Amino acid sequence: MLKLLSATPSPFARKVRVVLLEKNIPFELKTINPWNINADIERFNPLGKIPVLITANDETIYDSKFIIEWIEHNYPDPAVFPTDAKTKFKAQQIQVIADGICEALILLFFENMRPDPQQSKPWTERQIKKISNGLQALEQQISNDDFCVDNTFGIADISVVSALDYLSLRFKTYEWRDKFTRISKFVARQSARQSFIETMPTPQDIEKSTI
Ligand SMILES: N[C@@H](CCC(=O)N[C@@H](CS)C(=O)NCC(=O)O)C(=O)O
Repeated sequence: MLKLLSATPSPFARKVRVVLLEKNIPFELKTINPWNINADIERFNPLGKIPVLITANDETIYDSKFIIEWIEHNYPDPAVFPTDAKTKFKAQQIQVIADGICEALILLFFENMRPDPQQSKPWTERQIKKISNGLQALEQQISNDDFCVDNTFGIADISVVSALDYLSLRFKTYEWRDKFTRISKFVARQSARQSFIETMPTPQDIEKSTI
């Protein structure tokens, strides 16, 4: 059986979990905390990050985008990538923006955990700019239809919902709903989907020694 190394707040692991659920693929979910000093992820991923998918042959696959490509190749139905190349590129571009917002949110989160005098204002502002520019780009690129691309559920929807729920978890003071109304309506429309309900992000304790 497939095994997924995951963490409860991770938007990247969440994308993979949603894809596995949507395709109805049985898998063992192994929840760890990748930020703990003794998390010991390097034996699965040299970069020390989750998500990592461990196949039935004990192959390790990492980086959420690559894991999802691997799953799509091996379990094509129902597809999460559009088949038409142009539409697929559009969906993947949306995934890149959504993931980039999450990367900036992680950097911001750890910056905010440092003692006040150690925090860098320019660094913080740099990450906030990536988040707001990324949201602006998503606001322009996602469709007004039920789903982001080609009115069909897929990777773009999974990525946008994962990013926005992660934003709500990690940056509670950021008022995005009134500013980005198209994204806001889209996320509200998606909130009843079972795979999203089952994978809502929750915080994990971070050891002080990590920061
Ligand atoms: N590009 C990677 C990002 C994965 C990532 O940043 N994972 C975080 C958790 S959300 C992690 O494991 N970080 C641990 C570390 O950087 O040491 C992906 O899409 O899978």
